[in-house]
Amino acid sequence: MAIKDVELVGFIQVAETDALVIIDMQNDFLPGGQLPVNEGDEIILGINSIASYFHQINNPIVFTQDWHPPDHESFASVHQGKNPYDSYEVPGIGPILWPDHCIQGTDGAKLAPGLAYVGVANLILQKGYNKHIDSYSAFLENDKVTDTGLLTYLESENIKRVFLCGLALDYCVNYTAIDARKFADLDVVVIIDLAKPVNSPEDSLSNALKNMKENGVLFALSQQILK
Ligand code: VGL
Ligand code: ZN
Repeated sequence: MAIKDVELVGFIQVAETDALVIIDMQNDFLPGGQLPVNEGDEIILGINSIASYFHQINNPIVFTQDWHPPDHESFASVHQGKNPYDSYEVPGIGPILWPDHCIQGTDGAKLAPGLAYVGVANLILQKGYNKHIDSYSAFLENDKVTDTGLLTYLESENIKRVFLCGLALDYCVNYTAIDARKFADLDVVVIIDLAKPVNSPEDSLSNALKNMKENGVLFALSQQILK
């Protein structure tokens, strides 16, 4: 399954109970960064347009930030003889290892400078700070039990549906979408033109799209939201 095969929702109307969650739009995930996502920079302006819309109607805007200590166990550099993108599956880490990225306090970990509405965000949620456990999902760490607090915040705002965009479509957007359905029991719309995949391993995107579809995640284009 590829992005072009994704079935789009027929109609979408943003409601009071909708929040926008913008995933990991950080320098290290943009071309030239430590864990570059192809065309990751090309979605910034579109994300700004959606954020502008949510801001105008006073709906919550959340940014997430991958936020690792320098010796995070998701980094290949921490494991002898391992290279970035090698497969590695231990509880809380994997299925592959990464280049060092989004290290707390570095420029690579900063949100992209071209992103607007960061200054009016309701919540900027940092995740992945536990050295032994990665956190692809913005709701639960990869141990599947440690709660990031995002659901508590969304519930406090009476949010019933999340619109997701950002990086990477096959990792943090995918895991966040799945937990939004299974753990948080929220409706989910992935804004598919405003998310780009890492594509490693090579079937990661097709698996992610299939998994999201099977879990009732909906897909829309940004223009369907802004119309
Ligand atoms: C991500 C790999 C490692 C992501 C974060 O934001 O999708 N991917 N850390
Ligand atoms: Zn990471």
